[in-house]
Amino acid sequence: MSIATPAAVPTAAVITELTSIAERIARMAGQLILEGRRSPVEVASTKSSAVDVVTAMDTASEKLLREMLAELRPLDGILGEEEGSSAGSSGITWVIDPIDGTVNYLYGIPNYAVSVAAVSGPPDPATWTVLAGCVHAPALGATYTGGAGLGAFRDGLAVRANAPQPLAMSLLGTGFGYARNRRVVQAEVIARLLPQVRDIRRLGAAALDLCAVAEGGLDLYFERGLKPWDLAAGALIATEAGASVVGLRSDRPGENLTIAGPREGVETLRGLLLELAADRDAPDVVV
Ligand code: LIP
Repeated sequence: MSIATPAAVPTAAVITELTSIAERIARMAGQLILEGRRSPVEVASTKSSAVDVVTAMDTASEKLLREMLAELRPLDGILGEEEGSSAGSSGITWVIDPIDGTVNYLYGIPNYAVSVAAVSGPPDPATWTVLAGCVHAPALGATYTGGAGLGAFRDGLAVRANAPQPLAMSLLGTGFGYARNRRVVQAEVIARLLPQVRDIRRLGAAALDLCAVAEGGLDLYFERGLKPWDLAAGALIATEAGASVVGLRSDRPGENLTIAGPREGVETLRGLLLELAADRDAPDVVV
């Protein structure tokens, strides 16, 4: 029987280098998409539903990120929202969202970002180790970075998640999926939570929701349906800022459910979400 050898933990110098690459390429892609908003933005195609949209800038931003990674880190793999995965040989994969918050981008709402993370191991939130990440929101002028064990920062200044609050005093962020049968359950869950919290925010970009937890702009956040590129960088930044980022039935966040905030608050919210079975979908609705 062979025993798997755990991947070597990169040194702080390597993590710092990966973080600086994440920031550099996220900023370049951010500049591209910000300039792209000067011309009318239109839907180029749709994905899971008619409201799950792709703009020409999603494609252009991912192309730029991939070109820069091919130059700077030719041996690494890439998993991107628009073009899927390309394998590497180094054990490191870049998990990239060329525009997180595409609907905000389409409507000119500034809450959108480029999210870039370097993970070791297969690019699966159930098992990966996120080493470095950057969430860059060009229209907000905000750049969040994090390195495993090295802290979380906004524009170079350390950020910290809020101390635990009673649920009734907690500002809770969330997001909704694109499929109607998922939204039926999400509406039910929100209806049960709204009377129990300070208030609810739906800001429209999961990576920025996680960064908001990291800097105390939200007390708590949860969402069903996050893809690896929505959460890789933001979850690292929130964790490095002292937040707990978990799933509903697993300590790993993922597509089933992601919950973030101070540990005690997360456990309270997790209990409620478990009671509500927030990780279910309604049967398909025929329109
Ligand atoms: C979106 C998220 C949003 C979430 C959507 C979607 P996209 O990412 O950031 O907050 O609710 O389900 O995942 O499609 O804009 O990259």
